[in-house]
Amino acid sequence: MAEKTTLKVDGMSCNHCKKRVEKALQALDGVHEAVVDLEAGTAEVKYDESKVSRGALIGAVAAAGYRAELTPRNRK
Ligand SMILES: [Cu+2]
Repeated sequence: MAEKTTLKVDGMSCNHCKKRVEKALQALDGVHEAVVDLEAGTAEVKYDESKVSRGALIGAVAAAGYRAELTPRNRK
């Protein structure tokens, strides 16, 4: 099943950052789409929850050099 979540991403300052984060997320198996809103400091991710966890999404962003966390409404 496709799931959609919004991550809060800290440390992005320009389009280069935006691309890096989007690429890092899209590189994960199971991620269908990742769209960063630079001004809001968020990443909207559509993914297959049977293939990739939210923790893995956050880990991929961290590996790219940024800090990600779940937005409050997505925290379960
Ligand atoms: Cu940048």
